[in-house]
Amino acid sequence: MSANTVPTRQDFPADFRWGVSTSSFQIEGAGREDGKGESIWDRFCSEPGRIRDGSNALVACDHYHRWPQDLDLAKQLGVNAYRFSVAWPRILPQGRGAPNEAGLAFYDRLVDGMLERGLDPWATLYHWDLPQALQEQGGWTSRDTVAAFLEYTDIVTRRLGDRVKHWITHNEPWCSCIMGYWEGVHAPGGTSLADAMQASHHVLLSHGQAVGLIRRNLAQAQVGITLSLHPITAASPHAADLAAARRHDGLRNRWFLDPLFGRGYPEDTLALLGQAAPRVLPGDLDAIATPTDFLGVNYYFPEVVADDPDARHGGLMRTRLVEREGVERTGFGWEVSPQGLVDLLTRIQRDYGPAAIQLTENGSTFEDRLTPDGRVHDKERLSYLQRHLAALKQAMDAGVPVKGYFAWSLLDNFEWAEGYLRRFGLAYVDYATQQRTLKDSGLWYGRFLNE
Ligand code: IFM
Repeated sequence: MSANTVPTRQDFPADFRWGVSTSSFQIEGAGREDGKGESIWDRFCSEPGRIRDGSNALVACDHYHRWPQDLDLAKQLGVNAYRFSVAWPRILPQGRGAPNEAGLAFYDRLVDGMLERGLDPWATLYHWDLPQALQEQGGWTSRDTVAAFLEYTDIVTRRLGDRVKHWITHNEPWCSCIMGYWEGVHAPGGTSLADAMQASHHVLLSHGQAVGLIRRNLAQAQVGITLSLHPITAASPHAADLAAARRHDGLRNRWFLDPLFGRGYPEDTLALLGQAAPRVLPGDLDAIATPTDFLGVNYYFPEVVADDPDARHGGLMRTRLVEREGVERTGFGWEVSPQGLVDLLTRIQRDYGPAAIQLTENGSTFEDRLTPDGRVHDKERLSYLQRHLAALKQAMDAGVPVKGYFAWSLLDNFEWAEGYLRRFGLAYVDYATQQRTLKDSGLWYGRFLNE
């Protein structure tokens, strides 16, 4: 398929998984209801200056109360899978201890609602809303959080596992660890490289141990992890830029992929980290490399890297991201590159050969407006979606075993440090009235799926 052909559903295998993706903190709201505990993101939002529009997610899309309507919307689109995440502080308000029955009951209702509508539930266990009580003990920098995650995983998989067959342990450890513990732009707002790297090791370890636990609890479960990955190129063919691109790729992609696929942490990145490298105990790397059923890939944009001795956090990485000129960008400024998806997927396949890939997120943000005709004419998002589906098909034709596509996201929602300034939804949310309106992109996705 050429990059400019608009694909049809028939271009994909009949058993291909079509979905939409969401996450608990970004849509649920009900931040203090039914015994839910405080999460690190609740705390982060309450700190002045953290969120660009000064907002929080106490109400968000009010999905906690409006979930039947939201699942109806997903059904109307014609998707056969629905990716959601479980809020750990709803289940264990203090992170550990006795489960909160009201929290579990909410996810019972939600999962039953999916099944009633023919939506296959795909549950993510950790999409960044760590109980604040665990952060007080060090959060992901503490090895105890691994044990706490396993207790939480045990409770949730025992409760929902009779109905949920697909489990994702973590969403995007890069964001929860590097952005959260080093770059200071995500909760908990840390600024220590060593903390970030230790956190990333604990997150990966908790993933590997959870895979084993989930398999013991649920013999039929399909388990994986979702990474945010980027195709990376050098800004020029000069040796210094090529080396910079390799360094960046080490931290961005290989730091997570290599240990998951049994290679341990990349030597070149470990050497760069020096004293900031994580403490790894015997057996940890084997646990992290526990085989999974699929690799979840979230793709948004490619990165171009130049060598710069003064750049990036005191010069550790000595890399600078370069904005390619004259290229299309989303509202976030992210480069639009369907070819980047082909490059990324073929690279993953060539270098790691996962049994299956699920594209667990892909989407774009633009300035959307509800027009007087009651519609949102988001032609840029529509084009983004169509071209990324064409790229996906191209990668599959080249032999990459992609088994599913989940659009990010069903609804406009709370976009972390950007608050409500960024809209990624296939459906527009009027936050004043909580009215949902399918955008032109969502209407097209529905026609594509119902063809
Ligand atoms: O909104 C996020 C999501 O929570 C994780 N992946 C990227 C999305 C867009 O930034």
